[in-house]
Amino acid sequence: MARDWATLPKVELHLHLEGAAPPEFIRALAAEKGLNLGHIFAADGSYDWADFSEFLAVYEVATSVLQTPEDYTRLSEAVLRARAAEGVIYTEIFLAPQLCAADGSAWADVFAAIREGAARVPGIEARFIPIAVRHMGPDDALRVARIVADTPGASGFGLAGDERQYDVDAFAPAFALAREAGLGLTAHAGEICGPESVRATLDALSPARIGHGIAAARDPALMARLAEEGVVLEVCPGSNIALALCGSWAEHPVAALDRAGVGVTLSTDDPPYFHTSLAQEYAALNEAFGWSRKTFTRLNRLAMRAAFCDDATRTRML
Ligand code: ES4
Ligand code: ZN
Repeated sequence: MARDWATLPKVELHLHLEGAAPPEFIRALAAEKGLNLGHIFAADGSYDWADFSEFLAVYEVATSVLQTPEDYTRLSEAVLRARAAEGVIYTEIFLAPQLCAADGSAWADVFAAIREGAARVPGIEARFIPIAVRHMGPDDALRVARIVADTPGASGFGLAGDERQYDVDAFAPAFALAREAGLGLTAHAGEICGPESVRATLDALSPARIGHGIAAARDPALMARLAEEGVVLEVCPGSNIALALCGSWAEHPVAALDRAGVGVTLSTDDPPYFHTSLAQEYAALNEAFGWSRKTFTRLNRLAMRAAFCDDATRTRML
């Protein structure tokens, strides 16, 4: 039962702020603004999408409702309250400046608003990782990296979006700039594409972490490389199952990756889209693999070691 796992202190490193917006939140905001969103909701009120491309399209429409800094303060407060209520004590949140501040000049205000909402929530520590949306292209990613590096307050920089678009090498300048600014680096790879995508990402971007990376489980040499180089995976099993990248919890590669010595951490990605929560993920993994509090605590300690925070925060958390 998910409720049992809510009492265990948890760390979540891969959570998209816009993707954590409950459909009710988006509907209410759209109604306030008199916006018509078209057909992004199913009859039961949940987000309606059928595959990865549709998921990204619905995501972008839902996110278009978020327009003012105040909208973002409300969203970040609501999202962090929900995470705190299920026992998350530390989280790193992805934000897409290209979606929340298409005009770069607005980013500082929007980002300050997001941090203000987060600061209102007790019992949970948040850090922020602005991401470039891959399908918006490498030139725009470099522009985003510059904005992020020039605006204080980010802990990292990342790459998300459609992994099938563009050669990953094209994003190397954005990552070089972010690295130079002292930001922690993470890139989505090996989610919908194969192990070659993870390998190319490691070669081109040298990120400390990979978002998903589950395709590496099909390639023992790649798993050995990840373990050897200490690159940690942000694994989101419920997301992978919802997107049909993986047949069932019992077949999910997270256990094989862990057995192979790859550093794995557990997150939800976009919880309302995938009908999940971190407590529910723990319940399902407990059922599928018999993972106990001891295993989860080990993975949470590993997550704090891979977190983009200072050492004082790291040791205070777990
Ligand atoms: C994503 Cl841009 C973006 N947002 C949320 N979830 C994602 N997964 C892959 N790209
Ligand atoms: Zn993601």
